[in-house]
Amino acid sequence: MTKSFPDGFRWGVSTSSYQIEGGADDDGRGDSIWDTYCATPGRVANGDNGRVACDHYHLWAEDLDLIKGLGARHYRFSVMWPRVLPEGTGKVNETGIDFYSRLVDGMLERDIDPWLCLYHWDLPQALQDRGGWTNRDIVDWFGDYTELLVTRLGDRIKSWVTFNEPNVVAWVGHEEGRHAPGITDPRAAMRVTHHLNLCHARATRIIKHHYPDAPVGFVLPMHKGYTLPHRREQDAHLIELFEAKWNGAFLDPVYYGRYPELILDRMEPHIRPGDLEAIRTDVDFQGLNQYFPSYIQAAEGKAWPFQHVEPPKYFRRTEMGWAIDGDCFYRTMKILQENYGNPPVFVTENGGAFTDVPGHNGHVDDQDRIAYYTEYLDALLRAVSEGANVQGYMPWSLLDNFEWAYGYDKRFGLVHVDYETLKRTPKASYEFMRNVITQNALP
Ligand code: IFM
Repeated sequence: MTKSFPDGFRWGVSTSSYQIEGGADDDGRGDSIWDTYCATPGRVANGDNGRVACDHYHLWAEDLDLIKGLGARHYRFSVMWPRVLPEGTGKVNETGIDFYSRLVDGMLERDIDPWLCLYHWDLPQALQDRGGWTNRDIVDWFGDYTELLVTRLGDRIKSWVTFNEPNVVAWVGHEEGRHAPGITDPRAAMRVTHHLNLCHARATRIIKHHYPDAPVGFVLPMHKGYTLPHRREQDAHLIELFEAKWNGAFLDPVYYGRYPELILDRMEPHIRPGDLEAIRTDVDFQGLNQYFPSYIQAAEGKAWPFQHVEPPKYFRRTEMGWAIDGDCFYRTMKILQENYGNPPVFVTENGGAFTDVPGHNGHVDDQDRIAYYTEYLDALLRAVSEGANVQGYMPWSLLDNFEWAYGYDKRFGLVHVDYETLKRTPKASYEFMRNVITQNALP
């Protein structure tokens, strides 16, 4: 029995600049914080970095053909800030702008809608040297960067994403230090959170000023908190705080002009009069990324009174060790439906890393990834059948790519990339997804 998606459901695919572009030494691109992070011994597996990555900077036309071949009509890509502004502000690198201009034209020629994401983690190192996200001046820097892209590319962009996963920027980059810039300062992370929210609002206003009808949103990986079954009594009260930190800190100020009560004391030192009014902006869509359920447990002596723990053994896991749980995905869509006014939702990332072993002909028969997508898409259909306003889906990711601190060890692509030859080979999951997209239904 096939299970159909709503008529007009929009299918796309996602990537990000640092993870695929390479071309690090080409045409005047500046360094980003990920260049620095990768060059710091011990930060990234195998000492990997994104200097060549999938060489999308040179092979972009082939990659757009792969998107077209998939039947996807929407492509969320990100712009590498230091490729267009090597110092973060000031002098524009015209060659960088030309690259994105050609890329966008290439999408339109193939009937693919460009979804431009302004920030997927590659802050110019020059701005990090001035304090990066902890410096409130970043609101102006980000505004100028947005203005540049809107005036140069805005006539051809169909949808705008201000941030990919601002919560990961704040918590993983500035509290846990497992991502660039590798800072471990909980207070700085709160400050960064507030600046990210201010930047989202500033960018939204700039885009709307030039293109009032252009859809604008931000992308959040929503984390649903769970307790281990045998610790429910001790830990259940922490779920609300956990979700306030990971979700509410970014959703509530934008949707409701306030921070969740439970984190207000931590946020207050960073808020100036008028900030919350400024942050409250209409979102045209909510980007939702989803991967795994978050199991937490009470902890002492930490920045927060909880810590992440291993989910129960009964979950199957991806190669990242992430528990596979379509029901958690369903619940995040229901949270948006029930607590945030049921905004139009686009799933902007969802997928799994698995051990992909190419056969003798280079083909990857990734049945575990197909099973993963089947479970999560089934959950999406369940949420939609209950009224959740989910309007589109973009798997993560088109290509195997640089998986941040895991380097190239973890593969998320629908298309296999041989990092020696840069040859692209569609996997079985690519055929599966093409089928789903063409039929607008799950087999
Ligand atoms: O690869 C990342 C992506 O950059 C952001 N969301 C999660 C993906 C998988 O870890």
